[in-house]
Amino acid sequence: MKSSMVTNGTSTPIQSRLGTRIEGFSREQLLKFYRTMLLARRLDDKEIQLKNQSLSYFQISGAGHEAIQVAAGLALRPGYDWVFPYYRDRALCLTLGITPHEMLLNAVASKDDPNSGGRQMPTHWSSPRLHIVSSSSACTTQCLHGVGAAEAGEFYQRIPATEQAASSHDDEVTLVALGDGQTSGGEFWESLNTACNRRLPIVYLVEDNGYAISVPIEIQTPGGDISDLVESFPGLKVIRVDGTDAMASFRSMTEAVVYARARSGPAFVRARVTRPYSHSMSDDERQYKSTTEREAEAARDPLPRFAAFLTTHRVVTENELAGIAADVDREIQEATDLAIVAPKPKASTAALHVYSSTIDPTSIDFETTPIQEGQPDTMVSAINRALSDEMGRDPRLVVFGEDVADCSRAELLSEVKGKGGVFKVTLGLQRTYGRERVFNAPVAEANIVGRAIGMAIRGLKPVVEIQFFDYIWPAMMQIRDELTMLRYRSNNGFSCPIVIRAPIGGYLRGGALYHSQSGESIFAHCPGIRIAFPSCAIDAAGLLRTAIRCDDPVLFLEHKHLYRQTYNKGIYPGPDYTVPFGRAAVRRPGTDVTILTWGALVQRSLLAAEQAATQDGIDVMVVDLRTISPYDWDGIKRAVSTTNRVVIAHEDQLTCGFGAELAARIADELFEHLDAPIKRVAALDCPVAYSPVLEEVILPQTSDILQAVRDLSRY
Ligand SMILES: Cc1ncc(C[n+]2csc(CCOP(=O)(O)OP(=O)(O)O)c2C)c(N)n1
Ligand SMILES: [Mg+2]
Repeated sequence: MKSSMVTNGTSTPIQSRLGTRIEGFSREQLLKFYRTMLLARRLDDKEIQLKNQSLSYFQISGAGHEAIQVAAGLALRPGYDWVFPYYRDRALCLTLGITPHEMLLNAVASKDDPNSGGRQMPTHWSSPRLHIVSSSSACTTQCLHGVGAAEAGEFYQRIPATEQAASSHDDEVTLVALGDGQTSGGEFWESLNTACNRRLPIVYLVEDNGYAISVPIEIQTPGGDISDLVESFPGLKVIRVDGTDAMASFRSMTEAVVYARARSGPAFVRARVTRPYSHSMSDDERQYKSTTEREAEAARDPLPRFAAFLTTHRVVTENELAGIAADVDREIQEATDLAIVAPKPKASTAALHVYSSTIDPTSIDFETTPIQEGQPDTMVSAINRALSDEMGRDPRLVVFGEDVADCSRAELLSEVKGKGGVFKVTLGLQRTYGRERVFNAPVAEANIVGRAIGMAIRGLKPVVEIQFFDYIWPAMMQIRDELTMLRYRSNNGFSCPIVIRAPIGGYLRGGALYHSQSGESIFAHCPGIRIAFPSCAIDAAGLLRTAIRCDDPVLFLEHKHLYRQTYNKGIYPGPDYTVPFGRAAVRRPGTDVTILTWGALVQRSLLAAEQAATQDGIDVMVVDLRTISPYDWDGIKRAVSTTNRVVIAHEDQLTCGFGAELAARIADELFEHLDAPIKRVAALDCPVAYSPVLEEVILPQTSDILQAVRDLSRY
């Protein structure tokens, strides 16, 4: 056997108290290693029992993965390094410091579960103190969070002017753990791209048990070994290990962690493990694995293997092993006894922590008065200035996305004007604030949002751009399953209040299907994210500042057609101007019909209102919602109870557009105020075609709104 020292991921050896060592481990350390593996296995057994007794509601085990996980945990420094685990990482999390009691509180869905307060399935670990970041159940999403977190650590080292910088270290590492099946996910590759490109101190641990539920490795991975496929990534140290061999696992994890700590780049460990308990309690592997295969796996089980190793090397006797097992069982039983009587969450807390409870973007704190100095300017200029002012105010603010930098090759900045975004919204920000804070991203939207989440978890304030709303969809899983849910699922343990700016909408002439889309209602269906949709320059500046200063994720929708109009220009309202969310603006008072609208239809509604007044004598109120989530229900109530007739006009398609939600609620709660049915004006249920002739008929026009107003007033 090769000898090496226990290093705890540093080059400092751990001193043996006994003097005799195996692979640098003292006897005590070896027994602790074994005990943690056994503790993990027996906790799985206990949870299976609890599930069978209906005291718990789900079980997925880490059985077969224990050796590599304890090794990984020992190579890391809890609360110093950052860990993005997945659902099998019980032994890893035990090694890092989550206790059996805390795990069982999670299993029985107690309110005292420190991982999630009874919100997340068992084995979804979370501990801000230990830097174990709450994971979702979605495969592969954690990879990009790990990248963002590692980038945040690097950022703080280079720009230490923030309070959060104190929690970063020049030799910290980030561990990302995942299964073999998860390496098929695109986000895994997107994360490797950035990890290698930026030489980030990340350790990937692929726990390869040969199956993704029932699908064997050869169906997921060409050649069957993911480590062969990633070998050509520049700077990536690739290590292969039998993850059921405790000592070999420790050597490999240590090597990987030391490499990343030394800032040599990212490391990648592919550990072959077993999965003796089927995928989960909802799966029976006998349906797709042969008896021979199962027997061969059983022979590699890391627990009996390590026990045999320890007895063969006379570290421990069979009797002593039995003593350890009895001690483990006693500890688990005590923890179980406490967990099953632990209090359950109160029903009244069901919706707690969907949003921040410390900063309320609808509050009067965000009511300010605009400064009235200077010339009116465009919406694009207002957004650019607001971004720049906020970057000057908050050193944690970073801007990235596709083409947002002035020039990635910063040495050319003296020669070139700079790009600053395809709509020039971010022009000059890199020049002013430097490439550390304003930089380009690969053409990969999940990469942008996933990394931003990882950065925000560590206290940065990313304001990212999705180049066109039409291309937000690759980031949808990051938005729906991660961004909007992190705070809730971790019971307020972690949050990621990023701002996603997305140019949206049509009326461009030539925008066609993939540069004209709307779709705010899809995101309004995702609790946990705020949605702002300004229609004019002053609101754009004020709402963007509120988005940045609030503590929730915000989708900030910038209508491309409104960027450079003259009718929505405004004087820049100053560096502290904020507009509270959930406050509609009455753009035109009126008594006969209300038009509820937002975005590009505000101006069209105003034109329709003018025509209705001059041609028909109808007095139309135009209400600009300004934010979709939350929306101003009180403002809507006031308007509807004044006019008793309401048109909802939006650019998005009719079916399941946000107007459907408003119409349903008005019908439900304001029925007594209505003198006519609620009318919606919206796009056809059809993509936006390229031909102007087609676009005009597809998107709602002023004449459509006018017609709706006339119809309603005659009703
Ligand atoms: C994006 C996504 N698709 C599907 C699932 C359902 N699912 C849960 S685990 C799993 C297999 C994962 O296999 P692997 O990465 O090998 O991890 P293992 O469970 O074997 O440790 C699947 C398909 C999911 N959670 N997320
Ligand atoms: Mg697997």
